[in-house]
Amino acid sequence: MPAAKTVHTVCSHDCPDSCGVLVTVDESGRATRVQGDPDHPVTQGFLCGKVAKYLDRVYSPDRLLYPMQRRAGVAKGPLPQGREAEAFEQISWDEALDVIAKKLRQISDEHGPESILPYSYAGTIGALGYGSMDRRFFHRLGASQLDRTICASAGGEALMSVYGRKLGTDTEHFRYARYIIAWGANIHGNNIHLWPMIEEARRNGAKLIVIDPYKTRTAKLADWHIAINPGTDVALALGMMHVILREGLEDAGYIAENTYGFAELKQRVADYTPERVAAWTGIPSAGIERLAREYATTTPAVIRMNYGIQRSQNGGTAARTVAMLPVLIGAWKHLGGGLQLSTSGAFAWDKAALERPDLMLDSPLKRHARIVNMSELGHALTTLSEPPVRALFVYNSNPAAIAPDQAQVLRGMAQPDLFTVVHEQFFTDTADYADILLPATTFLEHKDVQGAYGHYYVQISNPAIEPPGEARSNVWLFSQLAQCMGFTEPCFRDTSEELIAQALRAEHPEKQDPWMAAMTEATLNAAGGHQRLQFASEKEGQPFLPFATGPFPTPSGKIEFLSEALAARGFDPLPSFVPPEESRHTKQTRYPLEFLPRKADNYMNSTFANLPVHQRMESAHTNRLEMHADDAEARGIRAGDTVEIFNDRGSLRMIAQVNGSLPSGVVAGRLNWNKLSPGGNNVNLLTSQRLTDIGGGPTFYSTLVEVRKVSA
Ligand SMILES: Nc1nc2c(c(=O)[nH]1)N[C@H]1C(S)=C(S)[C@@H](COP(=O)(O)OP(=O)(O)OC[C@H]3O[C@@H](n4cnc5c(=O)[nH]c(N)nc54)[C@H](O)[C@@H]3O)O[C@H]1N2
Ligand SMILES: Nc1nc2c(c(=O)[nH]1)N[C@H]1C(S)=C(S)[C@@H](COP(=O)(O)OP(=O)(O)OC[C@H]3O[C@@H](n4cnc5c(=O)[nH]c(N)nc54)[C@H](O)[C@@H]3O)O[C@H]1N2
Ligand code: SF4
Ligand SMILES: [Mo]
Repeated sequence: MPAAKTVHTVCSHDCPDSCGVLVTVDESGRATRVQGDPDHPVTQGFLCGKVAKYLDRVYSPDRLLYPMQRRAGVAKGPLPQGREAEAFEQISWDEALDVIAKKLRQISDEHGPESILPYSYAGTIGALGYGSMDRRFFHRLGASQLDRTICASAGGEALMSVYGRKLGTDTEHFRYARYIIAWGANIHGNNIHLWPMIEEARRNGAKLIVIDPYKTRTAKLADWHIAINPGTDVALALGMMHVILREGLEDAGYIAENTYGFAELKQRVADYTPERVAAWTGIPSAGIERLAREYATTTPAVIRMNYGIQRSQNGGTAARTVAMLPVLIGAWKHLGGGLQLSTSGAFAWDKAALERPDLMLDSPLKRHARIVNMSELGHALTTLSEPPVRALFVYNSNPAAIAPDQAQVLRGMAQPDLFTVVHEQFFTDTADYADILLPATTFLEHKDVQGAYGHYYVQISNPAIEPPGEARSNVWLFSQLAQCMGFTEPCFRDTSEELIAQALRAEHPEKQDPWMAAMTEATLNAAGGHQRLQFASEKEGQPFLPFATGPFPTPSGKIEFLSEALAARGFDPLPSFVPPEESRHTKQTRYPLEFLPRKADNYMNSTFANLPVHQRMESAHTNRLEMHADDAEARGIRAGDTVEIFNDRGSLRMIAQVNGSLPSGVVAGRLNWNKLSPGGNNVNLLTSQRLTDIGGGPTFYSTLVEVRKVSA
């Protein structure tokens, strides 16, 4: 069939790259091809291995196509993959919306609206799909507010405490760097569109250093892989500062002009000698000195810090400390220098208009609702009172698989008196607990506008195909549900086009953010789907260097080594190394191994784990426990043995893999769906609900376990 059209969409998965995706649609309306937008300067015409196979996902025979209701008498809990539908009966959208509205109203009347808990994260990071009509709905209802901490809150708060804004070195500027550190960042697995920039820099002589306990694909390709002990990045960064200051390699002029608290920091780092830091980090002191010297004397130097380092108990401080390094050496002054954790702060959406928090004052509460931390879902469902959680509304997330301390999460979700709605594309682990299950669209099937956390382009995502069956978008669902609840505010009838205009402040050019000036859905489409943010310096022919000069949007107007704001909240205003409670520095012997429950290279958190083509790509790692030869030998374990991996929170069975990817004392597994894991639980059975030092984030990578052989 000849191609009828090509439609510009945006990959809305939770990935820094936010690729422009061109979808070819034939005359019958069927998508026949997806390809990376060749005109997008970061996408550069290619997609990652996961999304290159996206039509397998869109047209999967396992897509949810109709609303469903749990059959009477069927208990909530794991259902065998492929036979989930037997637990449900098909209903119409009208029936589904009616049941949900009645039930939510009844629960709200009986226990108060805060007994309703929305649970969503980044199934889509489109501005509309991530948070717009849904937030309006739950605000008007007076439902508990969800603190969306599961991924990036520790690092985000860290960056804000130092710089006041989540900006970073432009991805496209990495090509000019001469020294590149990937710090807790699996670029080749999780952020592939940065890779061509790094290759270009390396062709021009740049070195790539990877700091990661695990020998990732990125580490294998690096000039130098530093296999740091988990949770010790604060010590390494302070040790680097110690060497830089001891040897006078700092940029005194930049520091004097732009920073706050340097004298205090200098005093603090005096204690962090390379010898002490070596003992914590497992990196020889000569290596720490070499890293510090090379970093401080090779210009431009850039750090790609990613969220891996802030998933430890001291992760907020880790991100804070690493974020200070480019300041010390004045790296921000140079094209190709600096640091990138996230660029998301550059996109000044009108969030108040999209989310309407003011609607909480019109709810039965007449005030702002309580806030529940999503990283403590297990506690929220089982121990919260006044009121207890009686309704859970899940969309854009698969908490049964991705939330920490899984046993408590699943116990909470299995409660018969908890009313659970799940809006999904597939029969996930979470769908197995739904009372009402609703079919959701993919990014090929709905309209949205999107920024990125790994580049500086705004993009429009147009619907390329009709939704399969009766799948509906997040915006549609919450608009309809609001009307069923009798909410009469006109904002509940806004269309996607109106929401996009509101996000961009397109109706009020005078109020538009200067970087998004005159940007509208029409201009985005006319520009081929993407428009670069309009940085003032670039209009004058100069590159965008986010922190080359002040003032900075922090309380002091300077980059803050010392944070009075943190001190006021009872935190140490300066970084110091405090080992995680669950780490090799803990004085106990029952669980001597540090466990990294990592992401899969070929899935997106738990997304894609059910698709045969992705399973084949990931098969060498599925349900495997990677360990060092010494740790295996000490336990009589050989590669291929079935092992039990356990702590007080639970026990899993996996196949041992002894492949040199980890230092001794550290073992690693990967995320998968529970129902595709032997025993019915994934790696999050072993993780805790302990939170990070700052930011209230999860601490997946601060987990202790023991391993024993089960059978050969
Ligand atoms: N293929 C693929 N791509 C993805 C995702 C996926 O699941 N799969 N997920 C997406 C999401 S949600 C996000 S947030 C981004 C995140 O992307 P990254 O921030 O890269 O996230 P992680 O993979 O959690 O961590 C990166 C690396 O940190 C290492 N690490 C663990 N503990 C420590 C430590 O204490 N110190 C140091 N230095 N390193 C440590 C891990 O071994 C891992 O290789 O990726 C996105 N892209
Ligand atoms: N052990 C361990 N646990 C982790 C992590 C880890 O590295 N290790 N990483 C953590 C991190 S960084 C993150 S971000 C979280 C991610 O946690 P989640 O945000 O829950 O991510 P996913 O597992 O990708 O699940 C997203 C779900 O949203 C659905 N979805 C996609 N688009 C839409 C849509 O438009 N509408 C609706 N209604 N649904 C949609 C998808 O089908 C998918 O099932 O996991 C965290 N959990
Ligand atoms: S997952 Fe990331 S790299 Fe892959 S297509 Fe989507 S945005 Fe691009
Ligand atoms: Mo994430």
